Amino acid sequence: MAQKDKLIFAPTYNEQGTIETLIAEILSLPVRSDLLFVDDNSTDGTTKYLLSVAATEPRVHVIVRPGKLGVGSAHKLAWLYARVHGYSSIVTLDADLSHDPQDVPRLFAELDAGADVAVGSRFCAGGRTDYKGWRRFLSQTANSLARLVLRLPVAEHTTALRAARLDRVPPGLVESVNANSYSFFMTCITRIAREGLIIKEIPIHFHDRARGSSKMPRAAVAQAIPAFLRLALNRRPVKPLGIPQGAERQCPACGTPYRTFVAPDELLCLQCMGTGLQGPCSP
Ligand SMILES: Nc1nc2c(ncn2[C@@H]2O[C@H](COP(=O)(O)OP(=O)(O)O)[C@@H](O)[C@H]2O)c(=O)[nH]1
Ligand SMILES: [Mg+2]
Repeated sequence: MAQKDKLIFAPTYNEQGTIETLIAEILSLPVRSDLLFVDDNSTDGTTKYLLSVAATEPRVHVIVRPGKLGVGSAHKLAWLYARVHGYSSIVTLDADLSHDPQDVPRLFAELDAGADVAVGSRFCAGGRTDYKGWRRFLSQTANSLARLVLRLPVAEHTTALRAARLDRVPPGLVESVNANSYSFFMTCITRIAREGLIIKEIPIHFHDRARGSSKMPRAAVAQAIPAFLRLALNRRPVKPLGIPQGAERQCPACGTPYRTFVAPDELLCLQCMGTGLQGPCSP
């Protein structure tokens, strides 16, 4: 497989108000990279726009899933995609311009300078967030609690703005995170830190979204509590499970091109995981 270089990934669900600017800004960055979007069949025209860009811009790739399957499962699919296509590094960010695309080169630069993973942080020295009210309280409380209990070498646990060297993060470590919604981010960084990987934080200014609305369901907070407790109670590093090979990349149940481990020996495609289907996919 030909080695590819950098991949930038954003999950999308109804981001019509920002998607055009986001793509234009990323394509004009001084670092050359491919772009991947995992779109969950947006209802506001985002899907159509993404597909029209991908038809003319070879650096832009789009995977459209049949419905809203969760931000965490979209990230896992992006990691699998990056591995399967042989990219050497990945940057992930939100599509609502809360994360400034201009921070992406700084994240890649941290990888070049020796980090295995780089995190765009609101909570390290110099970081800022525009959140106010409930969202500010929620993100500050979640991150303070995580810092107190999990004792990872980071101040920011819940962001999607991250970069990673794919040769340094063991295959399957992220792809098998058992969370399809927002708790994915905390579980993912905990696994990475417990693996002993070098994590660098760069301070960022996090903007509140200017357009569209948050897709974070209220249930996400409740769903995050058991995930947090599991991380607090079981501090052993996770045994990376590898990634599916060859034919296992094709889900025979629904035709999805990628499957991932949810437990040792148990494979599910990301769509079936997202729809809560029980048991492994079988032909
Ligand atoms: N593909 C996909 N993307 C999602 C889903 N939920 C949220 N997103 C995207 O994930 C990013 C973060 O979501 P957002 O609503 O901004 O969450 P918030 O910043 O926590 O309020 C945005 O780019 C969303 O479009 C989902 O179920 N599927
Ligand atoms: Mg947002």
